[in-house]
Amino acid sequence: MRTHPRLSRRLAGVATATLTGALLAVPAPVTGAPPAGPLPQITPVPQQISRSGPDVVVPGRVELVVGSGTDDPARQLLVDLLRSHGADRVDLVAEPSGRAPLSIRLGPADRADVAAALQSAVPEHAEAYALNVTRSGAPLGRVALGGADAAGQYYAVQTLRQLFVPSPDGGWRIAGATVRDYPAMPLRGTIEGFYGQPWSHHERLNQLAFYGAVKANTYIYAPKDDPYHRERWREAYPATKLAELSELVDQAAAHHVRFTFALSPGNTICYSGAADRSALLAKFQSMYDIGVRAYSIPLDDISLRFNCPEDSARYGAANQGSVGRAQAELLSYVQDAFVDTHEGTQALQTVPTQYGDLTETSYKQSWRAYLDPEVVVMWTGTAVVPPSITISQAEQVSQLFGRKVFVWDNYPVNDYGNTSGRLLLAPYDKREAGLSEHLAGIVSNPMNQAAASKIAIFGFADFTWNDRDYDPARNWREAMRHLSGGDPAATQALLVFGDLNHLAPSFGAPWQPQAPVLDAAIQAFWTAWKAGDRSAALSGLRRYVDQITTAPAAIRAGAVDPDFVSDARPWLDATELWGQATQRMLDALRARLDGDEPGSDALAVQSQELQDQARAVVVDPPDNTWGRAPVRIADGVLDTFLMRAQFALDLWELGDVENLAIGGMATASSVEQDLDRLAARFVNDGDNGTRWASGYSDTEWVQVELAEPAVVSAVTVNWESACATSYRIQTSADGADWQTVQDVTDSSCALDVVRLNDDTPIRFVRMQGVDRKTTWGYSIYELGVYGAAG
Ligand code: GDL
Repeated sequence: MRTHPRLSRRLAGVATATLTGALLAVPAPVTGAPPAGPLPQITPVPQQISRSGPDVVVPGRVELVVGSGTDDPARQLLVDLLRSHGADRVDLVAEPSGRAPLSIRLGPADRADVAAALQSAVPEHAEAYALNVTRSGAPLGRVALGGADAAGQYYAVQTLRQLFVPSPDGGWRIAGATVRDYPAMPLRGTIEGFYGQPWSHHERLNQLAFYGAVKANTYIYAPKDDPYHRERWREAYPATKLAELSELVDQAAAHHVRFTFALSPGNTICYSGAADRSALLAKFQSMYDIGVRAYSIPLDDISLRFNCPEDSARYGAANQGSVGRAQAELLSYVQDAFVDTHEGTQALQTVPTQYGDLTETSYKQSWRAYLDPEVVVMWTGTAVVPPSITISQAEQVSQLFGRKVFVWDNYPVNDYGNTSGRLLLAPYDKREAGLSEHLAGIVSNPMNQAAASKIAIFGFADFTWNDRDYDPARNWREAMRHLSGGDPAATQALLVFGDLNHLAPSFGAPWQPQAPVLDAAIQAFWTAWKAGDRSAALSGLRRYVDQITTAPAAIRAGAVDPDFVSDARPWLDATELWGQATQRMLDALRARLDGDEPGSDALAVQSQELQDQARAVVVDPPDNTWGRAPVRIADGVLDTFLMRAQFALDLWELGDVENLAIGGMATASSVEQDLDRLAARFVNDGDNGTRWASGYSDTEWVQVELAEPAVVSAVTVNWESACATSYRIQTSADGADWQTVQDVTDSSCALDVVRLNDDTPIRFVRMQGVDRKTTWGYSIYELGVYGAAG
């Protein structure tokens, strides 16, 4: 360790003086100092950050004081940052010359000059750092960056990267900040654990650099569709693939990310067989040889069965308890025979076959009894795609597995049916602050679209670093700023686009709402419209819809990460069309308001044509697992608005058009398993997040009795995936005598609209099932009845 006694004494003196001064009063401004405004927003949000004094100018010449303990990636990043912010000359020195206007110390927290210049201790915590920027009389500046370990140094530089602020003279300053910081959770990052097209090599290299920038330290390589990871797990990687993996391992190390190699042998492995155990260790050894020091054996999505007579002989008949024991013994063996014998290797990670619940089972009992306490166990949260994760759940699952678990969070992964046609761009949300005390960490399982996944991952990185200060809305804005390189117009366009792709599905109801900002604008529109303030309603909504229409061009204009633009291409195309369709519809309402009925009709037709074009935009394999699927943009919000606006035009003379079902009474032939959460009343509660579901037969029905008889323009059925392939829409004035207004045999299995062309008031509307698409019953989010109120 290099020490600089003379220097540290001098700096120690400075430190005392500054600290004493700070306690007594605000430090006197240094003459000519740039103004000390609010500090830039840092992500992940540091544990402690405050202003140390005025900003420091980045001069043409900078001295970087480094030592043998200085981390290479941190040093390289710092040199690059200084060069790209106006320092033409960066001298690496062991001792400061005193001649450079800006000197920066970078190294371990216990290097004496670093410690002295920091003016406060680095937190005693893995990956911690402290940073201090001081202006010591114009134009001199000093920066100290100290890490508890190498990663800490790197993270100090990643924070400094965000402290560069442009000067009015065209140059750069470093914001006068002092930071003490450390991660709340030890394991942070992603697991490439989805089905379908794995990420490309280029995407992985890019992701690893991104993780470094957001202080995420974990990437688990577990793509279900890499045959050498799962189906053909015993086979060695071909040379070209191994060379790519080797490059990923190096890239990960260069960004302080642990490349974690996962092997999923569960479909065929003989748990206790000597040959399979050796095959597994041989595969791990081949990864060790290219530098891998972290491993996982995921056992998700397999049957609890034995694949060889040895296992049955050893553990008895296959059941939860016996297979659980066989798995736990295999994992403990790998921890013992491989991890413990290989220098520098992290504790083994695994995913149990029962990974998504909080139920005590004989499987989990076996894991508690036979699994080495060192092994890190993953858990997905409840229901595989959890609507939320709470401290209480984390406590329960810790009991079940006898350790703090590592969360495999299935967001924003879009490889399952309910995600068909969707990009998932909502911020990471609904994970309870304080979870850091109860978990080993959290990783995101992202989308097949790597660059588009960065919006959510930006949130994961922030939450896992500092869960107590996590603010989803702030993080989301910062994510968009990051993706657009700080360009304000592109950032705003991304926020508008992100809102249109906000819905987060699950295996049940969505856990994040669709298009909340647009939805609020539409609600405000109808409120003003009904209050008679129609012109203002139109101009208010028109302003936001204009932003929707122009967002794709702004996103494609050049500032936004080109990989994001390429991932989002079909969604951008659809957004432009939906935006134009909505503009035309608002224009049609305006024309009608102005008394121009033919003009209004023509505009409404144009809107319908644009809507048809928007609905025709599809996304093709192989980028997704859904096959050729229609792109979904603001579905349930924008399409519903356009529909209601069209109904308002249709029934213009009759007054306001509303979804009259909401004030009505729903009844049904049956409810699935008599579950209250699937009761008929949820079919007309105005909430697309709840639903009615029937018993499992073809003839089931649901109906709504309106509060009063009304002239109805259309009936809408918003289907869940358990839809009808064939059904009838029937109406009645008295609930006894029914007319079939339409036989539907081409259901969209999404939002069906059935137009009614009869001015006779009706009181009852029924969906009468004829034929089911699935073996489940019928399931409908909302049955809408659009007609003139009063
Ligand atoms: C899963 C799979 C995962 C998949 C996800 C969403 C785990 C542990 N396994 O069950 O590979 O991407 O659902 O479909 O989550």
